[in-house]
Amino acid sequence: MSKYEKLLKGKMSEESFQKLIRLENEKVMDFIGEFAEHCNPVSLYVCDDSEKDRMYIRQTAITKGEEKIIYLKNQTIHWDGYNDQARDKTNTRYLVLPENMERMKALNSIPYDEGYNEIMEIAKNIMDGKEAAVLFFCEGPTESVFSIPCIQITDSFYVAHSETILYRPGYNHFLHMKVKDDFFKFIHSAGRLDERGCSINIDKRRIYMDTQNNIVYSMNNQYAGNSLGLKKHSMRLAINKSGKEGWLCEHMFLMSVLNQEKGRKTHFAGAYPSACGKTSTAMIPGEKIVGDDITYFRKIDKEFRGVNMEQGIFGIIKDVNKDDDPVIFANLMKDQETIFSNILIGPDNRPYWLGCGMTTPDEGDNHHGRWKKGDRDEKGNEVPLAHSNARYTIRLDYLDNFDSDAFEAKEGVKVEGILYGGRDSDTTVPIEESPTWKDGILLKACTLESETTSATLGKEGVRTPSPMANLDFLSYPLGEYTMNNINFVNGIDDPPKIFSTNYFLKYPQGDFVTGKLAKKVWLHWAEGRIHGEYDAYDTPTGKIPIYNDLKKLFRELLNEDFSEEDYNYLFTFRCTQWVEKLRRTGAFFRKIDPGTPAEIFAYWEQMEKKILAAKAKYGDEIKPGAFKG
Ligand code: OXD
Ligand code: MN
Repeated sequence: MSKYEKLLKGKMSEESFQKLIRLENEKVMDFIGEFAEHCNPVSLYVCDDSEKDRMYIRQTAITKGEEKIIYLKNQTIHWDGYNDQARDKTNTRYLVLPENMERMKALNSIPYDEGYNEIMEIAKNIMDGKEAAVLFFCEGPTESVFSIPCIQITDSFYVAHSETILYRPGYNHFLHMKVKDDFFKFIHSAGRLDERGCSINIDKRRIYMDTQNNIVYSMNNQYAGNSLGLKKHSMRLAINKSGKEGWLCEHMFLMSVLNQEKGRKTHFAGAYPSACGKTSTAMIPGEKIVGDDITYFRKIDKEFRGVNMEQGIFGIIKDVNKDDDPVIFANLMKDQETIFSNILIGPDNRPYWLGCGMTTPDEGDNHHGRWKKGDRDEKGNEVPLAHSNARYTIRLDYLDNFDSDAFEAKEGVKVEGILYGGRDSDTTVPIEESPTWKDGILLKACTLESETTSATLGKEGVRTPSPMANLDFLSYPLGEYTMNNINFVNGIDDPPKIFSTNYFLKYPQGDFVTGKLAKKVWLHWAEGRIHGEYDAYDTPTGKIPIYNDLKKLFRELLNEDFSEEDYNYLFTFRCTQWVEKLRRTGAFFRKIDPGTPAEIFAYWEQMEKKILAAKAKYGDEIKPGAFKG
């Protein structure tokens, strides 16, 4: 019996209350009760997995004005505030106990008591006068070894609605689960709202994470990367939990590569820093997508198995158009449940965004309010027709290329290939296989970098380290996380092969060497290697394709010529560039986590020596096939 039963009964309908009672879970009651008392909503609505409750959530988001129906009646628009358009890294912090402050100092941390008191002060009565929703979800397939049950309390029906699209329903999982006290808890409030339904107290926007108790507090915000417990907050809790329990939570898509000729289906997962080709790889025409953002991996029967922990996509909409992203574009034009955020709604009540490939109107409603072309914001900056981080939220099973069997599998799918994809205009080759898993983590995953382009602010060509494309979400030190990645495959009979990709090599005069679909060729070469096909040349850092195999793949898959000249340019090993990359990586690890095990630095130093020896023997630029390892 929870001490909060009376309070909860007084704040909810008998139907909602009975849903809680049926769970027979005091821990659940205590969590909901504590925040029902502290945040003090007028009422709480408890959702089970029914369609009726899902519809209630969506309808309430509309009735309260947090979303509006647009031209197609199953589509809605939601605007986050003008200053709440991306993840707030500064105010996202870990609550850390005094004895762990030193270990966690490179991660944005705050002493536990100080942070807890601050967030509880902000949360006090924050839901005053509002209704809140209580939702149950399950990350990964329900009632499986991957499942992580989650509870979300929120006073934003947009947040609740988004999560019903993005995550598997979990009330029934809670009903049946044997271990009653191991679940993630998320408490969110949008705080006081303006007339457009946007959060007012952005200066009090805080996201505090307690990995000791698996609870995240998120206050005074709405952008999904800040507000949705199950998205990036849960990821940080899961990274911490997986580190302790010996599994992995990675910022990776999961896909199925289909070899029509051989009748094979091979699963790949891939990590790419933003704007390095993550979604476009997962959506390569002719292959299948299982998940686009977060994958959990476990060892099952000595196999490396993975699941998509989500069920929907919260995708960047910029540049989604009928040529570049035909599958997503077609789905955004259909009358099916979709939430658009921070795009433009034209006078015709239809959606428009940057790079949509349609003629866009000169006025409408956007993230800044009523908008006319040329309008300026409070700081004098011109307001674009939509925000560049505007998004769409849809279910994955709308997509024709969705692999539902792989998605449903309770034991996940056997993953045989891992891709780490960076962006660099002049160093790494388009595809390279790592000799071993450990080399792959230290050479492909840890050295990932993205490079600024003319499309981003600031100087072009600046490389930003992005180990595992997961740095923003690490909840324990980078060196330990790297070692856990290395050691994860101990006991696995046939670990996945690791490959690096780089779709962004340019000719010195600045043009890309290959077209956008060349990535299909690189991927199919990797698929063949996994199945023992294709010979390869050694380089100091791995194995690369032989020209004739690529020539054939270009012809078969894309019906394109691929010249030997392009091949030689793309697959040249550039010694100086690689040494610089290793030095940047080493310096970054030293800065971010001086406690990184010495063996990691020693490995990079050895590799540098190997590359310098190769340089002495073969010259700075080594043509494919010349290097004999
Ligand atoms: C991200 C996202 O920020 O997936 O990584 O939205
Ligand atoms: Mn992501």
